Amino acid sequence: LLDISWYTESVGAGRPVEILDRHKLQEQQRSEAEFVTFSVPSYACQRRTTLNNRNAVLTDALSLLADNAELTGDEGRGVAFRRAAAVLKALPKPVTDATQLRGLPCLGEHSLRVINDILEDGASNEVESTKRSERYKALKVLTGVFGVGVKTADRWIRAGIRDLHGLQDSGPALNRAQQAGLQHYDDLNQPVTKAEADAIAEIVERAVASVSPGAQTTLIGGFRRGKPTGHDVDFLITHPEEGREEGLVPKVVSWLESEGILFYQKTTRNSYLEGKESGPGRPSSSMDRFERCFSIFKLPKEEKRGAGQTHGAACGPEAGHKPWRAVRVDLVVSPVSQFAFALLGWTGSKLFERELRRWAGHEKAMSLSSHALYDNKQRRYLRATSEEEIFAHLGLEFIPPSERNA
Ligand code: DCT
Ligand code: MG
Repeated sequence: LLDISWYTESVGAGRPVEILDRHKLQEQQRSEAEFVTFSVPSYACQRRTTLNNRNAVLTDALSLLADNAELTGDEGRGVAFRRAAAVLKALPKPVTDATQLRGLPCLGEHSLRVINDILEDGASNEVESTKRSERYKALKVLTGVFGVGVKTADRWIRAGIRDLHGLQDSGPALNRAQQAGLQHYDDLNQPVTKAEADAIAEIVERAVASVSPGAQTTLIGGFRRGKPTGHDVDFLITHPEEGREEGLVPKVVSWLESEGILFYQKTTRNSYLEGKESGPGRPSSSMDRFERCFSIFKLPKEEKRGAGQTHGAACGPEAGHKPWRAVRVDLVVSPVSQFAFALLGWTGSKLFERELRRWAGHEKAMSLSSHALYDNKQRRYLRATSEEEIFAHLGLEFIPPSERNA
C-alpha cells in the first residue's frame, strides 16, 4: 500500500524489435502509447498529484458535476465525482481510451459514463445540460457572494431570485458578510494572483511583527501548494512560546483597521479548551477550533504598491479604475504545540485532507484533525513537530505540498 510509484504496462512491450523496420517501429510505438494502462493507489494521500494535470478536460467535467452535486445538497455524490477527478489528475499521461482506466480505483459507473462520453463524442450531455441549467447558473452566482451558502441560495431561488440584480431589487435581509460580499462581488470572483498573495503576506507579516514580536506567519492553502492563483489567501500564525499566540487575532485586526486595510472582518475565538469530553483529536464537528479571522482586505493595485509610481489620470479613480482591489484573506492562529497538524490540515487540497482523515480512520484506526492525531488502539495522542512526522505516524510516504494538488 505504501508503494506510490507508477506502473505503466504496454501491449506489445517485450517483443524483439530488431526484426521491425523503422516504419513498423514507429507504428508500434504509436500503438503502445495508445494502449498505456494506468495503476494508482486508491487514497489521494498515497499519490503525488502535481499541478501538471494531463486530463483537464475530463477533470473539469467531473468537477462541474461535483459542484452541482454539492450545490444541490448531495455531498456523497459530490465526493464521488471529486475522487474520480483526483484519480485522473494523478495520471502521468492523457487518457485516450476508456480501456486504459480498467482497474483504477474510485471510478464509479457514473463517472466512467461521463468520461466515456467525452472520449467518444468530445462532450458529455449531462455536463453540457447542467452547465446550461437555470438552477445551476443561479446557484453558482448566488453562492459566489461571500457569506452565502447553499441553503440561503436555495431559499432565495425559491423566492424567485436568480441573479445579482434580482438580489438587489428584491432586497432580502443581508447580514454584514453578505453585504460586503455583494459590494465586492466582482473583485472577490476574480482570482488572486501569487504577486497579490505576496503583497498581502507582506502586510500581514508587518501587522503580526508589530503586535507580537517573534510570532511567525506562514502562507498556507493553495499558494503553499504552488498554485499560481487562488480564491483567497490563507495564513497560519503561531508563536514559538506556547500561550503567547492567545488573543493575537484581535490585535492584528486592530492594527490592520488602524491602517485602513480591512473592508470586513469576523473573528472567531479559539474553542479547543472547551468541551473536554471530546479531545482535540475528535472535534464534535468538522470545524476547526482555532482562533480565526475571515476578512476582506483592501489591497492597493500593483502600480500603487511598487515605487509609488502612478501613470497619470488614466489610472486614477476618476477614470473609473479604482486604485485598490478587494481580496479575501483568512487568518488562522495555532498554538505551537499544534502547529504541524494545523499546517498539514490547512495546506489542502480539500480532497487531500479528506483522504488523509479517511486513511487515518479506516486504515490506521486513528483520528486526524488540524489539532492532533489520536491513536484509537493505543488510546493516546501521537505528538509531532513536523508534517513529516505526521505522515510517518500514519504509515504514509511524505508527500510535499506541491504534490498534494488532488
Ligand atoms: N480545508 C479543508 N476542508 C475544508 C475547507 C478547507 O480541509 N472544508 C483546508 C484545505 C485548504 C485550506 O483549508 C484552505 O481552504 P481554501 O482556501 O478553501 O482552499 P485552497 O486550496 O486554498 O483553494 P483556493 O486556492 O481556491 O483558495
Ligand atoms: Mg485558499
